[in-house]
Amino acid sequence: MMTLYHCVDARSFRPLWALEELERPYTLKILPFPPRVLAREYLQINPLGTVPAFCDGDTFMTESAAICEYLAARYGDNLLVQPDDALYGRYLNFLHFGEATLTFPQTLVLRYSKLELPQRRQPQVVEDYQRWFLARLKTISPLLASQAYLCGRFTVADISVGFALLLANELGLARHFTDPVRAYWERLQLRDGFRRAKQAQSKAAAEQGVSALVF
Ligand SMILES: N[C@@H](CCC(=O)N[C@@H](CS)C(=O)NCC(=O)O)C(=O)O
Repeated sequence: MMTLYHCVDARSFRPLWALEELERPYTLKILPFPPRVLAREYLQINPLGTVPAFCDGDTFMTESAAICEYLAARYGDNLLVQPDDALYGRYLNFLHFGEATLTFPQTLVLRYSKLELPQRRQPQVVEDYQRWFLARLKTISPLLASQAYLCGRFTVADISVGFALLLANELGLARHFTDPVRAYWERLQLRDGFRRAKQAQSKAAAEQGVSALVF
């Protein structure tokens, strides 16, 4: 059985969403955020203290986009683009863009607007990296004006970028989305896989007695 270590609405939502899209069985372990501080025993599983951590037999992974790529490749080829497809490069690019380019500036916004103690907050960092994040959405906006998903049909690249939109929404940035990005974000939330992932994390958090409030 695959096991996913997860904090509600954290990056580990990416593999959770992929598991639900694939309709594969898994065990979901919910941790309080940040686990590094609030669940010290988790460091024995993942010394980084970060989520996700993912186990599938002897396979152990800690990168959310890589886990999505692994799940799509190993458990169902309808969520990926094959190497001989003309859109393979675009697929890989957006799969990594979601984490490396979009989520990085968001974590600075989150940290310096909400997670740090008031005396360590940095309004200038928050403002600068909000602008950075919104500017980085410019590449997807024209594409989404003419098609439903980044590679035409839904793939794990949409999960990678879609999580960044979920986090942007939590950070109050969704009001700045362009119309095509807003419509895309709404389309993603209507997917059965997205809804099931949201329900699964709420149910597991309640059953395991972990607060569902991240921020
Ligand atoms: N690049 C990694 C980043 C993992 C990561 O930083 N996760 C955050 C949650 S969104 C975390 O666990 N933060 C807690 C900490 O840094 O202690 C990924 O995409 O999975």
